[in-house]
Amino acid sequence: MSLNTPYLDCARSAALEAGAFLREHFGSELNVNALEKHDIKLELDVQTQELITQRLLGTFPDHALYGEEGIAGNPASDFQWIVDPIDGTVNYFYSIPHFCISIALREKKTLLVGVIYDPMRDEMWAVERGGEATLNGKPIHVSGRTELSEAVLSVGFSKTGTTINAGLPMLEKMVHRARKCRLMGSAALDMAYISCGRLDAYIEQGISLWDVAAGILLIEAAGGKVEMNPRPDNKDKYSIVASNGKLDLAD
Ligand code: LIP
Repeated sequence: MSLNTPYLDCARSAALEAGAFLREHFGSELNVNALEKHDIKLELDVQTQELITQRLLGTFPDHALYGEEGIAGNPASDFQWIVDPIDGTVNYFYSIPHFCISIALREKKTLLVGVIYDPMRDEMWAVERGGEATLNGKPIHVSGRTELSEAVLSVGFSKTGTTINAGLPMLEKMVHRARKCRLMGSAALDMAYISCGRLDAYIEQGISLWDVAAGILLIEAAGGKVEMNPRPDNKDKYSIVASNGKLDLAD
């Protein structure tokens, strides 16, 4: 039984508004805040998070917000919005139309709501704790594939030499065992694709909570499984194995 709270509608509205903003600026000249070896930070990331923050904290002023571009609101609140305003920023910068907005809400450590919106395909994944995972309002579920040889997996390499080196052995093994491996550059869309059966698993070694929080609730509600472990070298980064819950991904 879903919670039937106002949180999901507010998250969807914020994601739609941010999506329209990103579509409007897609392909235009972009202000770059930082050019790193394996990452790019855009002024648009900051502006999009500000837009989302206004919508969410304007409706729930006593809440906290923890996003890729900073924190806002009441840090003492039990209710915390977890936001990635542009998941797939490097794709966005290179005009690759594969990115999304990811918004989750948790009460203490319990995820209540998750929304992932792809503005280029107008695809909205949404879920409320206890309710069905949906794509554009229709119920979704993970794939039924049980054999790795039939599976399509996504692998991410995050942003540092350490996480790239940590991910390579897994990729080398999986690329021979799976039907295909993909590296698509958006963790949140990888999670959303698992929830609706387009992908069968996603593995990354140095992901942030805002990249995957909404996707965790979506995948679990759609019948899948997510394992996350803090990295020993950085407590704010996680190794993640998300899947349809039917594949043997052990070493
Ligand atoms: C991205 C993730 C992707 C990861 C990238 C980056 P961002 O998020 O979605 O899976 O490999 O390094 O972290 O930074 O574009 O929001």
